[in-house]
Formats: sequence, structure tokens, C-alpha cells
Amino acid sequence: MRQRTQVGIVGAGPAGLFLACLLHRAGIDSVVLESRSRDYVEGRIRAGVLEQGTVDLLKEAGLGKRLEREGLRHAGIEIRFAGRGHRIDFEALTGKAITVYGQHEVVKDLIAARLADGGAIHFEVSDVALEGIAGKPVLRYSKAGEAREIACDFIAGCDGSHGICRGMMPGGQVTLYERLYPFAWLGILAEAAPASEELVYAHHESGFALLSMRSPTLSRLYVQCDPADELSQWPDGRIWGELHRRLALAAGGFRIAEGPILQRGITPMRSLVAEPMQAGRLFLAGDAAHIVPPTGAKGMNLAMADVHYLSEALAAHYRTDAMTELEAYSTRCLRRVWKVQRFSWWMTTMLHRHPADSPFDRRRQLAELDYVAGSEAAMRSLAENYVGLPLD
Ligand code: RFL
Ligand code: PHB
Repeated sequence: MRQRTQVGIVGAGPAGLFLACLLHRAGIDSVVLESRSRDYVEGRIRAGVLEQGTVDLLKEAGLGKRLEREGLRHAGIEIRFAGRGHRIDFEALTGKAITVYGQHEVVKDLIAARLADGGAIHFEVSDVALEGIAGKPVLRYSKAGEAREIACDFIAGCDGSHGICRGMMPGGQVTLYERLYPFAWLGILAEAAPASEELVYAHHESGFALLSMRSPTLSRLYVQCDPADELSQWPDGRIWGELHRRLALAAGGFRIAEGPILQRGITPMRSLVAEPMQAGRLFLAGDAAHIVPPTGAKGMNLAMADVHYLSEALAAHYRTDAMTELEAYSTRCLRRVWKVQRFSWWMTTMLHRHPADSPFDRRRQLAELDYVAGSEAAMRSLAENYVGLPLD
């Protein structure tokens, strides 16, 4: 079976789905291929923080209704260390805020919108392969045992950090810049009222911890752990014990509520950038092109910014037949990507315990936290990055 479309999109995560919606608004046809089922992608618990710019992009695309109703608007976060909390007031420092709204909710909204527009999303496909990216691209795949292919003008590789598209960039044309961290996050989703209205990023002798939420009755909590740890080494009692310890206030009076753990997982920490993000008619976007450690809450936001730029460049191409904007796509994205990499690395380095740190490193780290908590200039810098750098 052979089909034709203008843009073939690999991956139905936030990047692929939002790209399909944006292209539809620009009158450009696309087909999305996804290896998992619809239920799986709609239930995958991941990111939770949307920058104001991401919320604005979703609203402009007509995707903001449920987000406006159910998203939790936060005007600041707390940084906690040495048993004391320090609020960073985003609204006062930048005039902007963030919105807590689960990535899987964004994904549900995007799928519903795309299907309502009559768009094609093929779930549970296998053996996806790309051909002809230098000239006439073709996407091959299998669905229910049947081999199919789609002839495309362009392919968008939105298949995440473990997808196939990054590996299709011709060797010698792409450089991977990578950093691994000597720690991971153990994350849980628990049926418990969040103990704070705003996110709390805690630095502690025993390691980092983060209090986040999905609703007034659902807590999302993380503790720094060893990347080699297995979930079996973290029974519920140990998880709650570490959360209580790392999030405690010296003055007392703060206690996280415990509740049934609905989901749990260990995520290693990594920074990665593939440069450039384009080869011929293949364009990478989102985690397929770059990975950030989650401490800055940036991964999904960066994915949305990439596809905003890509949809603009594709729209310019179909209007004018020129390749100029498409050829500028990678450079335009990478300027933002590297600033976000820097911020995510900085937040990660500042807030975690590093097993190999010398006593000097340790004191320098505590001084950095103290500086951020006490300097308006430092807080403003953190705030403007956290709420999101402007889209150029
Ligand atoms: P995704 O979401 O991974 O989607 C890629 C899709 O491609 C499919 N796929 C394939 N389909 C067809 N053929 C193949 N060969 C395929 N290979 C893969 C996959 O099944 C999947 O559906 O990538 P995308 O769209 O680029 O979106 C990126 C975000 O998912 C990611 O950056 C964020 O989740 C990162 N992240 C956070 N980002 C934020 O902006 N704010 C946060 O607060 C935040 N917190 C987090 C996070 C990620 C975390 N984990 C679990 C990694 C917290 C955590 C714990
Ligand atoms: C989340 O709510 O899952 C979350 C929040 C902030 C982060 C990472 C994850 O930095």
C-alpha cells in the first residue's frame, strides 16, 4: 500500500503531534507514525511544567481550552537548602508565570484535536524505516503485518531520545555533544495532596529532591538516586523516608503527605545535542535532536519551540518554493537549544549532590545556592530562564 503526504512525521509525542496540528493550520498535509498504542502515549507520565511561551503557542493554535481550565498557574518556585526555603517570585521578577499541566494531558489534547480535524495518526506501527532523505523521501513501515509506504516531501524526526531518526543522519554530517551525570531521578506519582502550592527544589546532604504535583490530590515527587539503582532497592518506606528528610525545614512545620504510589520509575540524567538538526529533507525536533536533564523542566518546552520554528519554515517553503527558511531551521533552533542546555546543566549541577566532589567543590556549591537565594540579579536570571526565553 502506497500513500503520499507533504510531511511524514515519525513519533506521536508532544513534538510530532504539535507539528501535525501546526501544519494543518498552515494548510499542509501530514501523516504521523507511532510505534506505541494511543492508550500508552496518553498514559505516559513525564513532564509537568509548561513555560508561558508554550502555553501561548498552544492557545494560539486553538489548543488551550482544557489547559486554561485545568492547568495550575504558578507564579514562583521555592529553592530549599540547609533546612530553609527561598521563594523565587517569577511574576515580580519577569512578569511571567509557568503552568503545571501534565505532558500526557497535552498529548491527549493534541491527539483529540488532530483526529477531530480528520488527520492521520497511525499507532502501533513497526519496522519504520527512512529512505531517500537526500532527494525523494519515503517512509516505510508495517501495520498489522502489512507492509506500507508513504512518499513525502519532507520527514520530521520527532521520535524521541531512543528513536531511529537521529541515527539516520549521515555519518560525518552530524556531531553529537554529550554529558552524562553520575546520578538519576527516582520519580513517583502518589495519591496525596501536595504539601506545597508551588514546586520545591531541595538540595540536601543526602541528595536532591523535588516536590511537584499534577492536581490538588496528586503529588509528583522525585529523589536523586544512583543511576545503577533498581526500583527493588527503593521500597515505599525508603522513598518516603528520603523525601521527608530531604524536604524538611529546620524550623519544622513542613510534612509531605504520604499516599498510594500509582507510578514509579528511574530516569538517568543526560545532556545531548545533535548538530546540525537537519540532513537533506530530514529535520529532527524535540528529544530526537537533544536531551536535557529534567531539573530545569525544559524538555517538552524545547520540543514545542522546535516544531514552532519547523512549521514556520515549512509554511514559508510551501508559500515561496524557497528552501531558505528550512536551511536556517537548525541554526535558529540550536541558538535556543544551547541556552536551554546551559540552564538545565546549571540547575542540575547546583542542586544535586555530586559523589566525586572535593570539599572545595562542596563549599563552592553551597555558596552558589546562598548567592541565588540572596541576590535579586541571580534570582532574575534563574527566573527568566525558568519561565522561558522568548521565541525569536
Ligand atoms: P517523546 O515524548 O519521547 O515522543 C517520541 C515518540 O516517538 C515514538 N517512537 C517511534 N514511533 C515510530 N517509530 C519509531 N521507530 C519510534 N521510536 C520512538 C515514541 O513512542 C514516542 O511516542 O519525544 P518529544 O515529542 O520530542 O517530547 C519530548 C518530551 O517527551 C521530553 O523532553 C520531556 O518529557 C522531558 N521532561 C520534561 N520536559 C519539560 O519540558 N518539563 C518537565 O517538567 C519535564 N520533566 C521530563 C520531565 C522527562 C522525564 N523523563 C521521564 C525522561 C521529567 C521526567 C522524569
Ligand atoms: C514534574 O512535575 O514532573 C516536573 C517538574 C519540574 C521538573 C521536572 C519534572 O524540573
